[in-house]
Amino acid sequence: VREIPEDSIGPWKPPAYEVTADGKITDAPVPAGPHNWNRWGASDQRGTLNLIDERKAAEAAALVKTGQRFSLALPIGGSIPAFGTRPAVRHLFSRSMADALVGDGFNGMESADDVVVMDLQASTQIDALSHFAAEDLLYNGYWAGAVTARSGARRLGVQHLADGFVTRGVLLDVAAGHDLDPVCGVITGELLEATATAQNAHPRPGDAVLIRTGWLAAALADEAVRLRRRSVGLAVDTLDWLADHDVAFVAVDNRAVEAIPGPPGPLLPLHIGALRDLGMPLGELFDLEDLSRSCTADGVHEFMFVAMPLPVVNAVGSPVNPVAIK
Ligand code: UVW
Repeated sequence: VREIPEDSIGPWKPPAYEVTADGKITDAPVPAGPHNWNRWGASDQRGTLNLIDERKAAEAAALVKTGQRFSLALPIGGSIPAFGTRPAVRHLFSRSMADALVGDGFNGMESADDVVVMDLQASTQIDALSHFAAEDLLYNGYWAGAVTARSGARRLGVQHLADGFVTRGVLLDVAAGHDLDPVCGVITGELLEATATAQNAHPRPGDAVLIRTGWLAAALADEAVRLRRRSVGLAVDTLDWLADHDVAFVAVDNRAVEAIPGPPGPLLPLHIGALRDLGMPLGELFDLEDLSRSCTADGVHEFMFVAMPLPVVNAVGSPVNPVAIK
């Protein structure tokens, strides 16, 4: 973790680039590593979700054989805090049955209404493409200045992903075959490939790949794991593996998808490589425990995967209740 002195203001140099009316940095260099910039057009807002077309969604529906369903969401308001300093979820009632029972209801109705105050990324969630930038650039060459506190993500907002996640899902249950340390473990591309082979569950273009590291189970069982910033996760080289398989979406049962800390350099490099370069949304804090038990029992690691983010206009992420259907 980089230390920034509390009283530091500079150094700062005005940027040497220009921004178009559409919010693109003029002549932005394309990323050096695997990327999908301009693959689906210069104005694309959906990144790898473009790989999920109607045919792909229909193929996913054909995987449903028994109708067993697994919600992959943590209970909102549960005990696992998200990455960083995001506050706990606050669940308040604006009207309750008790109001009616003591004569303070509305027109005699016995009914209730409630309000949730939460960070959109406080629980099981999807990171939209506007969540991370590097060198002032977002996915497809958009300028990071398109995302402001007043207006939100004026490009690449989560609403563009609202119907996108209906596809074949594959569980790579790395934790089932390997004793990964929940604090220091690192999952490489080679280990993902070996797991896919062992489980006979190779990802295909447009798939959602769900990766079980064991972190969530360990964190639920042991507060010491929960309180550590370090965590098991994906190595940066998994970006090549994800790109080679043309995966549409990757979700992990940890807080940040990637191993923390990562290599020296910019913080959360896999976030940059996935969100900014590949245009691939990320899923965090996915609860894969029940699904893992089912896949171990029946040997089937593929299923229909459905997850609809809330179409919060110009948001950079969304809570989600993903469902695997077998
Ligand atoms: C940050 O927002 C820093 O990370 P994450 O996407 O893992 O929540």
